[in-house]
Amino acid sequence: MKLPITSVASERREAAFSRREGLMLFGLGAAGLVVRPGRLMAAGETHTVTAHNRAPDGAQMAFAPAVLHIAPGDTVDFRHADRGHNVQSFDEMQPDGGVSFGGTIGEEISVTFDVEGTYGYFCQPHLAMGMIGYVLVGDFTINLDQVRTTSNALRGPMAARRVEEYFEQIALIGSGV
Ligand SMILES: [Cu+2]
Repeated sequence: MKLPITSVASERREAAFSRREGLMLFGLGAAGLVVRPGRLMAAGETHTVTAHNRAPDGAQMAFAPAVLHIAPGDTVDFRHADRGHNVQSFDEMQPDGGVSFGGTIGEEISVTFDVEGTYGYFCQPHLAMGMIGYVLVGDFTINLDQVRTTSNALRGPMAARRVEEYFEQIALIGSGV
C-alpha cells in the first residue's frame, strides 16, 4: 500500500507546485509587471483604502484615506471595514486613458493606476452622504480642474462638505510638489 500513497503524495506536490507557479504568474500580471519598453520590472507599491461606517477620524460613511497620492504603476487595494459599501469610479473624474473601476456591494477590488491624474470614486449607497474619495496619481494636476468642477456638481450638502474638505487636503499636497 505504500507505493500508491507515495505516488499520490508526489502528484499532490506537483499539483501544488503548478498552482503556485500559476499564482505567481497571475500575481505578476496583476501587479502590472508586464514587460514594457522603458519600464522593465517596474514594481509598484500597494496602498490600502478602507470603507468605513465610521472612519478613524470620526467621519461617518467615509473612505480612509479619502485622499491618497500615489505613483504611476502603484496599486490600491479597496477594503471594507463594514458591510454595505462599494467602490465605483466616476466616469467624469479620471484623466484621458485612465482606468475605470467598480465593485459590487461588499466586493473588495484592487486597482492599478498607470496613468497620471486625479481619479474620483464613490460608494453608491452613500454618495448622498458624501462617501467619495480621490486617488491622485503622479502629476495629478493634469485633470484636477475638471474633477473639481464635476465634484462641485454632486448633489447634496453632505457631498459638498466632503468635496470642500478633500480639496483642501489636495491643495496641501499640490503645494508640496
Ligand atoms: Cu458606503
